[in-house]
Amino acid sequence: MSFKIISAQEAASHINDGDNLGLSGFTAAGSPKSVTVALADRAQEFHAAGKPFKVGIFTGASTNDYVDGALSRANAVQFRTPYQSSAESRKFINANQVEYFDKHLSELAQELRYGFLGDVNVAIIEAVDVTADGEITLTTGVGISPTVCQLADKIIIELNSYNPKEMKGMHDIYQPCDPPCRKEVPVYSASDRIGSTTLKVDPSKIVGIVETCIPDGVKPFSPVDETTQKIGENVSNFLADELRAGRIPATFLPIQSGVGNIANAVLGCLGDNPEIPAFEMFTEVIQDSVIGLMKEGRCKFASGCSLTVSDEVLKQVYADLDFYKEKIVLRPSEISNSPELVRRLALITINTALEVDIYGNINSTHVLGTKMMNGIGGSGDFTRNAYLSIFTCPSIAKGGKISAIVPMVSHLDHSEHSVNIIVTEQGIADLRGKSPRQRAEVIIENCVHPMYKAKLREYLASCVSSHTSHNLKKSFEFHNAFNETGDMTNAEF
Ligand code: 0RQ
Repeated sequence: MSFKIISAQEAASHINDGDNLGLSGFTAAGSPKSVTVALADRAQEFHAAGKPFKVGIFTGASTNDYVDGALSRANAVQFRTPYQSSAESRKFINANQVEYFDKHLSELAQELRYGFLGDVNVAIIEAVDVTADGEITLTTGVGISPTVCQLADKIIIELNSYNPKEMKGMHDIYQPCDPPCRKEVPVYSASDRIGSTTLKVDPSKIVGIVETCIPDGVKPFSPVDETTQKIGENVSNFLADELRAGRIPATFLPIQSGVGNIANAVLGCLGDNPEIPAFEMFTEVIQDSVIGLMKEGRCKFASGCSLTVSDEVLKQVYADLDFYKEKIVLRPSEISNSPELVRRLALITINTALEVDIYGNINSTHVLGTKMMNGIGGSGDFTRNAYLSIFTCPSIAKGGKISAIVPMVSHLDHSEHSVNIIVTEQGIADLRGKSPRQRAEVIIENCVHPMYKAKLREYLASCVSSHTSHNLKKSFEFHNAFNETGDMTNAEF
C-alpha cells in the first residue's frame, strides 16, 4: 500500500469539531509539530464564522508549543489529559475553560482500551519511517502511540526527517493484554526487550503522511545553582550511606528520576560520587545528564519512555547512534511506568514536591491548593511502588515568602504511606519506621528553612495532641497568610 503525501492543512481537514485526538510522544520528544498547528488555524476559522470547534486531547505526557500552546491559544481544547506543563494551557485550565484531569501516566493507555474515556477518533503519530504494510518506526518518544493507533479510526503520520531512520532498534513496543487475560509483563531487568522495534498498525487507517523536518526543541538546563547542588549532594550522600549500611545491594538498584533542574543536579551528583557504582535507570524521561553519564561510563543503561534531551545533546546521540542504541530502550508509558515493574525491579525513585507537610504528605500539583501547575505525571506510578521513594524540593520558594514545608498540604498527591525520604537543601528526613510525631520532629529539624522552624513548632504547640496532631482551625494559616499578605512568615498560631 502506498500512502498519500498531504499538507498539514489537508491532514487537519480530517479532524472535526468534537473529535478526540490521540497523539504520539512524551514531553516535547516525539510530539506532533505540524498538523496540530494547522488544526489550531482551522479551529480559528470556524470560530470566526461563528461555529464551534474543539477537540479532546490524549497524550503520553506534556507536549510542546505546537500542541498545547497552539491549540490552547486557539481556544480549541475541550478536555485534556493526562499531563501538561504549558503556561498557555495552564492559563485555560485554571480559568476553567478546558476540562483537565491529571492522571497517573501508566494508567491512560489501559483506560482508553477499557473504554473509560470515550473514543479516539484520530491519531497523529510522529515517525522516522513507515512501511507499506504499516510498520511505523517512532521518533524520540513513545507514550500512548500503540494504544491510540489501535483505537483510532484514522491515523495521520508526521514523517519527521530531522531524526535518522537508523533510530530503528531503539524502541521496544509492547502492549499488555487486557483483563481477564492480563499476564505478567516479562521485564526482569532494565535492559530486557520484550516487544518489537516498530509499531504495527492497520495501513488502511493511514489517511496520509505529512512531511516535516523539525527538532523537538528541548531547552538545555540552566546551570546548577547552590540550592539544587546541595539537594543533589544530600541525595547522593544519603544513597551512599544506605549502600554502606547494606540497605541497598552492592550492585546498586535502578534509578527513576523526575524532570527538571533538581533532577538534573541530583543525577550529576550521583555520577560524581565515587562510592556509588555505575548504575542503570528505569525511568520515564531520559534527560541530558543521563547521556553525559553514559559517555563517562557512570550510567550503564537507561530504559525510558522518551529521549527528552536538548537539540545539542540529541545531535551527539545521533552522531554516535550505535553506542547509544545498545544503552537505551524507549517503551510505551504503560511499561516505562508500570507499577508491576517498579516494584519488581526495586527502583530508587526521586521526584519533586511543590509542598510537603510535617507528616510527610506531598503536594506535587496544586499551587496553594487550587491552581494546577502541571499534573501528577509519573510521580505516583513510581512513588507508590518504589523500593525507596525520595522527594526533593528547595525548603523555600519565592525568595522565602513561601515555605515548601507546611502544617498540612493544601492538596494531596502522595500520602505519608508512600513517602520514605524528604530532601531539601537543609538536609534529609528519613521517615521510615517513624510515627507521625517522630516524622514531624525529623522533618522540622532537618528539612525546614531556619526562617520557618519556630513557626512550625508554634503550630505544633497549638495542636490538640493526638496520634496525628492538628489544629484544624489553623492548619492552613501559612496559605492564608500568603494569600492575604503575600508572605507566609506572617502566619500566626
Ligand atoms: O515558580 O516558575 O514562577 O519561579 O513553582 O518550582 O523549584 O523550579 O521546580 O520546575 O522542578 O517543578 C513539582 C512543579 C516542580 C514539578 C514541580 C514555584 C517555584 C517555581 C517551579 P516560578 P521549581 P520544578 C516526571 C515526574 C509533578 C510531576 C512529576 C512537577 C515553580 O516537578 O510538575 O513529578 N512534578 N513527574 O517558585 C507555590 C509552593 C512552591 C511554589 C515551588 N510550595 N507554593 N509555588 N513553587 N514551590 C515528569 C513526568 O511525569 C513527565
